[in-house]
Amino acid sequence: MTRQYLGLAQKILDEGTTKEDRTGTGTKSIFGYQMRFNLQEGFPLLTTKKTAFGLIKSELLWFLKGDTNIRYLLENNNHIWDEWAFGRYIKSEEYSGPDMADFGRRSLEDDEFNLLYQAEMAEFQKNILEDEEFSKKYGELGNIYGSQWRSWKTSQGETIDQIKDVIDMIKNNPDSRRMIVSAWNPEDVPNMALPPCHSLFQFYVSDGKLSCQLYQRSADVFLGVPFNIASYALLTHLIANETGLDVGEFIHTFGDAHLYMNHMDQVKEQLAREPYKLPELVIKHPEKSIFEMEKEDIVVKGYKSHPRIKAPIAV
Ligand code: DHF
Ligand code: TMP
Repeated sequence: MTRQYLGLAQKILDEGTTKEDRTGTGTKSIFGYQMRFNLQEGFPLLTTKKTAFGLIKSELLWFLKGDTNIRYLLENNNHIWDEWAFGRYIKSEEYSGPDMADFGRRSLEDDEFNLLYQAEMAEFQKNILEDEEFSKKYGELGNIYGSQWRSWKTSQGETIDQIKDVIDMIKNNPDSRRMIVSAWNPEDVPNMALPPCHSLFQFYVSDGKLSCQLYQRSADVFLGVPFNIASYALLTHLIANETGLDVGEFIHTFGDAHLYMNHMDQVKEQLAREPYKLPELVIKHPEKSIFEMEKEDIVVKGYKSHPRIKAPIAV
């Protein structure tokens, strides 16, 4: 697994074209790529850098709850979505602090600004956790994954629970070629803090095994992708458990797969590391429904990795 991931990183280094991007960071990218992970061979959690499974787990449980507000994530000490909620807050009328425009890039380039930013962000996080009204307004990321997965709005004013429907199809009509969940809702895209990167996924059942393929339109190969692989592998395990199937493959298909210019040293460090054996996923209470699973019910066993490698995230 780790070798496939490193293969993608190496290919971008070797063949990628250099481009500007929305965040002003610059990337090297390729367009169109696919990796296949046999989930029978172990749980695909990257071993060439320490990858925070706890964060991956709480994010996926948050999606599955249909939640799109970062308050739940903060309560679970998960800060991976903070910048995108903060970005909306500083654009609102209520915000009256120092100018935070383009905070992602400026905080990396300007130490003095970074101090101001850290203070504003700490205040923001505190308010999300402590002030219910504030969190309702400014913890929201818009109709991102959780909302589209569990309550896609129809033109008739009703909602569609795509996760429940896809589970029903896997159980009752496993040969169906229509077992799809889409987070990409063109009507809602303009109102999302970030349009879905992992945009659409499909299931397939054969020989008692459940496989899943994801189409990811845009992929931050150093920071986002290790999370995305483990998240969809976990989702496949949870849905297989729910439907009484074994796990098959996770197939990861990419649109724009990129390395940010300020991740190059980190990627090269990883490429010099030797992968370890993959860990194993254990669902401790397999009798529980997917909608009742809690973080304590899901553990990875035997995860051995190289140390963490820090990298700045492009906002
Ligand atoms: N924007 C960009 N530019 N790249 C992303 O991967 C991305 N991912 C988002 C939202 N916006 C994004 C949601 N997922 C991290 C990982 C996944 C993620 C957001 C952030 C991250 O920063 N990971 C770090 C630190 C994790 C921590 O310990 O807090 C890592 O080293 O894995
Ligand atoms: P974009 O909307 O301009 O494509 O920027 C989104 C960035 O976030 C891009 O670098 C891809 C990255 N990303 C992931 O790689 N995985 C994720 O799960 C998310 C939410 C974002």
